[in-house]
Amino acid sequence: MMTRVILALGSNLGEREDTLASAVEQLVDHEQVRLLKVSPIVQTAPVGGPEQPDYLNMVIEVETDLEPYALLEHCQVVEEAHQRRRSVRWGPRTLDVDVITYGDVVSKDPELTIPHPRAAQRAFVLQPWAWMDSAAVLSGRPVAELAAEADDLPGLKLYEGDV
Ligand code: A4P
Ligand code: MG
Repeated sequence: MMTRVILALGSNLGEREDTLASAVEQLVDHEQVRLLKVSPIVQTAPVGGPEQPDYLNMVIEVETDLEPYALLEHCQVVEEAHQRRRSVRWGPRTLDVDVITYGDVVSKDPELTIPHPRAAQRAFVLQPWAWMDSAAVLSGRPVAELAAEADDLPGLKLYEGDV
C-alpha cells in the first residue's frame, strides 16, 4: 500500500540550488518512492539558531511503501550524501530533509514525530507547500491559512535564481 508523504528540504551552505535538485533526484531514485509534486523554491530568513545565511527551502510530495522509519533513514542517507554535518541544533547545514506528514499517521516519538512538530508554525515549509497544493491540509487546517499566520512569512520570497 502506498502512502502520500510531504518532505521538506532546506539548505543554507554551499551550492544551495544544486543541492536541492540533487537531493530531490536522490530521494526519488528509489524503487519504493515515487515523486508526485514539487514546490517552487523559496528564499527564507533563518528561523532560530545562531546567525547564519539565508536558506533555500522547498517541499515535495511523494508516494511510498517504505515504513516511516525506513523513510526517515532514507532521508538521512540523502542528507549524508550531501555532506550534512550535525553540529549545532538549528545551525547552518548543506541539507536538511524533514518528514512533515506521512499519510494520516500521528506519532509522538522524538526519533520521528509526525506531523513534524514545528511545521504548522513555519512559513518556510507551509508557503511552498500551499503553492504546490492549494488544497493541502495539515492537522485539519488549510496549509495556506497556517502559512499566512506564520511569524516568518515576511522573511520569505520566491527564489528565482542568483543573478
Ligand atoms: N526527528 C524527529 N521527527 C522528525 C521528522 N518528522 N523528520 C528527529 C525528520 N527528523 C525528525 O534532526 C534531529 C532529529 O530529529 C533526527 O535525528 C530525527 O530522528 P536533525 O536534522 O539532525 O537536526 P536539526 O534539523 O538541526 O534539528 P531539528 O529539530 O529537526 O531542526 P528543525 O526544527 O528542522 O529546524 N530556518 C529556515 N529559514 N529554513 C530552514 O530550513 N531549518 C531549521 C532546522 C531551523 N531554521 C530554519 C530551517
Ligand atoms: Mg532536520
